[in-house]
Amino acid sequence: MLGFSAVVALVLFTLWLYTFRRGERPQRTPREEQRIMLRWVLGGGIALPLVSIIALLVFAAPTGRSMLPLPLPEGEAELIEVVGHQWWWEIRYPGENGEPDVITANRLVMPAGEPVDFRLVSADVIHAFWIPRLGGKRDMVPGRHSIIRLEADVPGVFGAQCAEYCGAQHTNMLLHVEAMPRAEYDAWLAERRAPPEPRAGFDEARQAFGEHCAACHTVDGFPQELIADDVTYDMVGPNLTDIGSRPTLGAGVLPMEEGAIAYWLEHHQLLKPGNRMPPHNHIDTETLQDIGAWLETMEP
Ligand code: HEC
Ligand SMILES: [Cu+2]
Repeated sequence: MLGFSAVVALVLFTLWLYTFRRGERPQRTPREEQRIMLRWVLGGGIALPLVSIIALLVFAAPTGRSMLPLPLPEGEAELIEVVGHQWWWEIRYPGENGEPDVITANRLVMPAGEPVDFRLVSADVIHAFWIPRLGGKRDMVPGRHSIIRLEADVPGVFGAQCAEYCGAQHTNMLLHVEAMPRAEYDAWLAERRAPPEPRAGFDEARQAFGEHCAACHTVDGFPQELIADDVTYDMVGPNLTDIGSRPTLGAGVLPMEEGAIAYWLEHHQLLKPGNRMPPHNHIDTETLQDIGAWLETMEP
């Protein structure tokens, strides 16, 4: 497209310069003037766009086709479900029986060198899924699902972002995408399918988490009896089971490093104003630091 538009621009500029350089206009009758005008309208207004668009379609149609979830000769493509939330990403990996068995957030891991079908849905408003390096984007419309097929030819790390304005923190809805060789991808999933090992210590952190956080956040294997059931919220927050292994917090606003979770818990409404997690002002700093330290250990 860039090449083609460069040619169009070049022709335009040449014609434009030509109008400066040419000499006296010849005298023409109104009939002649009208004929010339008609030629420009038919040639420049109809024929040229038609030819240009057909030429572009020759390139665009096969690309568009390869992004459709058509049957593949070599079996099923890997299916990964991506849910758009205000303002973060939920990633669900379907297990044996089709039910999601690994759920994570804000980090998408996919196999490289093979097509992957992304099933796109939204939990609230319209978002759009876009990994610029891997191809086109697609809207995520509430109440519908759509599938886009993408392939990372080689392993790598790519940036992705929401590409449809979805509210105040649309800018801070980034997704970290990692494409890895098939064997590594399978190992990554298997690690997360295994039940998480219970960590020793952090009893107070766990207690506080059950009281203040578990109504919105799931941690696989978290003791049911610690979850306070007198508060419920009409929403879900990111699944935190593997939070310690994520590269960022808050969908890209803060790099993950020691102490980052506690910092996020205290300042998240400053870092990402208006985000859907209520401020934790009613919880003292020490408790938040405890919870942060515990959550940092949460990796497979
Ligand atoms: C009312 C629901 C709700 C409650 C209660 C809540 N959170 Fe959250 N939490 C969210 C939402 C929504 C987000 C996503 C914010 C965003 O990035 O836009 C979030 C984000 C987070 C993140 C960042 C996750 C990531 O992958 O970037 C962490 C960590 C976190 N919450 C921990 C906690 C802890 C610890 C508590 C208890 C002290 C808590 N949350 C209480 C809803 C909640
Ligand atoms: Cu958005």
